[in-house]
Amino acid sequence: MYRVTDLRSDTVTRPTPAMRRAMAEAAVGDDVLGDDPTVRELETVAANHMGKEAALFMPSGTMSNSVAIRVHTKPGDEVLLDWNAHSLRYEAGAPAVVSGVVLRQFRSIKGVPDVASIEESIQQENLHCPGTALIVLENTHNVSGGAVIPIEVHRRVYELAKSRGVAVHLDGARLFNASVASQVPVREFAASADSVTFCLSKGLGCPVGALLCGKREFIEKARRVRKMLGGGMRQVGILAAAGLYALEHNVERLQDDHRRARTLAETLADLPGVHVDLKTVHTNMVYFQTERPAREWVDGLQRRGVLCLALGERRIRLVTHLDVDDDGVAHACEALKATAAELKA
Ligand code: TLP
Repeated sequence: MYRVTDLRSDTVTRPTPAMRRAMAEAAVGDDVLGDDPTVRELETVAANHMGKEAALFMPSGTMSNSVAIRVHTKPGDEVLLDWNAHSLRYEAGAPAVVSGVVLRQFRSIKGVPDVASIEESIQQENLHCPGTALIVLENTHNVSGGAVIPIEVHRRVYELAKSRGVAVHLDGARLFNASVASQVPVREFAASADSVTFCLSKGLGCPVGALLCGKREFIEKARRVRKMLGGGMRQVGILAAAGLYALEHNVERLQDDHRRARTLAETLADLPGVHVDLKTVHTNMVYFQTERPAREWVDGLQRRGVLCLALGERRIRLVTHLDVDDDGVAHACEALKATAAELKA
């Protein structure tokens, strides 16, 4: 039998039969008119998880980040983020288009912000300079290998931001991974941010969705921006039901994804022709450098039924998730070994 192990992203999961049942049975209404009970329940549960006053169901993490940036800023303001932030690299320029903001990068090491660099970068608006209105942090940090940003760093950045009148948005697309890996509750991370995005459609295994959480007034403004962008959804309780199911059943199991990513990383560490930094493998991602072009690795693995993404000329990412079990990881390890042997020859 031809087996496929898909490690391109944790976004590839398909809803399980139990999740599909919850979706099929969901009570629904018109959410733009405010009367979808399942969406309301999800928003309440999400806000409680994050220790925030309110939450808003979003079609995607990208829209959630875009809306947050728009509500926190006015055109011409400056937003500080790290040079590999998702909002900077992978959101199709949305902060510039949707919010008209200037993006400025602070220094970071392996995804961990250098607080001194943020401090140096914050500036007051004057005749010459755009004023810094917002700092965006990301946890886990995708391009840094799914690394967990320590809670102390969030606290220091938030303290600094508050002392300078700057807002903080946390792109916590994978905040539950950060929480499970570090044993720090999500609400602790969220406490050091004015707003938080977290995704349902990644490690939590839902087909669609993200939540934006924050103060009630902030969320009401966000609701209007979401509408403006065409993100008002109608009988969307069907999708919210998947989210409720995931928050109940799919959080603790993230540790299995982390253990499996570790197995992949340790296998890679013993192979010729690749370099992996085991110290950055904290959660469900493994990034590795290849001596041969990444394309050759992607092709070699694909021929063996393992899918992955090249995220650089010589850089590959593997991501574990709900649809990859121990057998899938064993399959991937064999494919990695065989591809390494082939490319070495
Ligand atoms: N990331 C995707 C790709 O866009 C790279 C992935 O496969 O990892 N924040 C972070 C940190 C993300 O990694 C992503 C998705 C998003 C936001 C955007 O979420 P969606 O895809 O729901 O718009």
